Amino acid sequence: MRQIPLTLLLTLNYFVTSAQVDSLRFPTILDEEYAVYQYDSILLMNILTYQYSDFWDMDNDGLKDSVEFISNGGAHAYYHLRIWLSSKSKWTEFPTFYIDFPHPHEIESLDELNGSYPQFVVRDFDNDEVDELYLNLDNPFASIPQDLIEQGVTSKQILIDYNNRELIVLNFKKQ
Ligand SMILES: [Ca+2]
Ligand SMILES: [Ca+2]
Repeated sequence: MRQIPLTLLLTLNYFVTSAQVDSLRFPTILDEEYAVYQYDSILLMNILTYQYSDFWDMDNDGLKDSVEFISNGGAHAYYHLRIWLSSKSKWTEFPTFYIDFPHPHEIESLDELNGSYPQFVVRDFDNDEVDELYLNLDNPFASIPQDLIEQGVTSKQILIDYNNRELIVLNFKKQ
């Protein structure tokens, strides 16, 4: 058997090890153009947010709204949702609606929403020509607030709809 020189092995090992360290230190950021670091005065650190502005008009007032996911700062980050409606000019926070893959996913069919992924889809689910926001909260960090449970929201697959000038949370059901 041919011997591989020890120095070559050591050199290869060095490159593999340094590549691993780099990937840990600088994790790949998906959808980089939407990724923004913001200073969090409670966590005292810059945290990653995904900011999707000017895509969807969820309150149907003719002006696009903003959807943001804000990291909890963890090594494996989970992100909670908040929505800016142009008609309200303020953020509606969903502090317990965490997902770890906050990237909008386009689907061809509702059958694609059977598994754990995708976690975030915006589309007109009920054919009223206004987009709703789907989240799959099937992870240990997310929870449904007690007041919503009392209103019958029991699914980890939810739909956020705009109704009577408010964002409302519904169980996601395939029609
Ligand atoms: Ca709007
Ligand atoms: Ca709709």
